[in-house]
Amino acid sequence: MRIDIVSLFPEMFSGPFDASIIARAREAGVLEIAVHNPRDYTDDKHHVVDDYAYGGGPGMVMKPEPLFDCVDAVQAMAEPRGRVVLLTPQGRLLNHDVVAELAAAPRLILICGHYEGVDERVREHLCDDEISIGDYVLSGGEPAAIVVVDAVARHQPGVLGSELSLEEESHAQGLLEYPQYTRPAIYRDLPIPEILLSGHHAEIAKWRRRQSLIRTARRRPDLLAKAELTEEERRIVRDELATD
Ligand code: 6GU
Repeated sequence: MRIDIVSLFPEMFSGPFDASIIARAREAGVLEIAVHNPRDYTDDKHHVVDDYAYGGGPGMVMKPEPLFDCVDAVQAMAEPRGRVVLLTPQGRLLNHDVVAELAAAPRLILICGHYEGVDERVREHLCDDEISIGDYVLSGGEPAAIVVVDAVARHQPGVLGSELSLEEESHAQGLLEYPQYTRPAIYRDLPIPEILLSGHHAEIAKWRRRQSLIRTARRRPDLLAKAELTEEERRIVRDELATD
């Protein structure tokens, strides 16, 4: 897939996009990323991208023309036109389902908002979607764009070591992940759970599922409402929440 990012601070992406999973996805050719600066799409001497708010009030607002012109040019660079997504704390909350939906698109254009906001006509007539990564305010959409690109990259075929890792991991099944251990089996007098040394794969799978359920019940009971559980699993959850 192709992701175009529209940002006043393109330099914020050089580190994150050149390491780990995102770099691997780009090298594998399953993810193409391009960053564009709306300041390059201004025609005045000072390349102004923001202005005072009509009606007054504190803070500057991102002007519509550089964003519209930048997105028009970016859409003309390749096919298809792509879904235009504004990153804003007012958007719909990013979660596993939203990531899967975004990852299935052939092309995304992510606009990073800045200053106190973006001219409303950009939201209404340029963007197809608005995404937030949580209920707190960032000074700009750039860190959120990095979060979206990372989460979406992990869904591209061949990016993870095994396709199973995606299915098994936290949130894919609506549950938190079970505890993981690696060697040594005893570290600073702390042993790993014995079951993991038993070689009984079915018992280990059962233990892990139970740990996922207990952990989710303790830490994120809100997730359990959506999870698909058997009667037996519901019972485990009830028992866990009953013991304080
Ligand atoms: Cl997408 N942008 C900004 N500026 N702040 C945020 C956000 C996005 N998501 C959460 N906070």
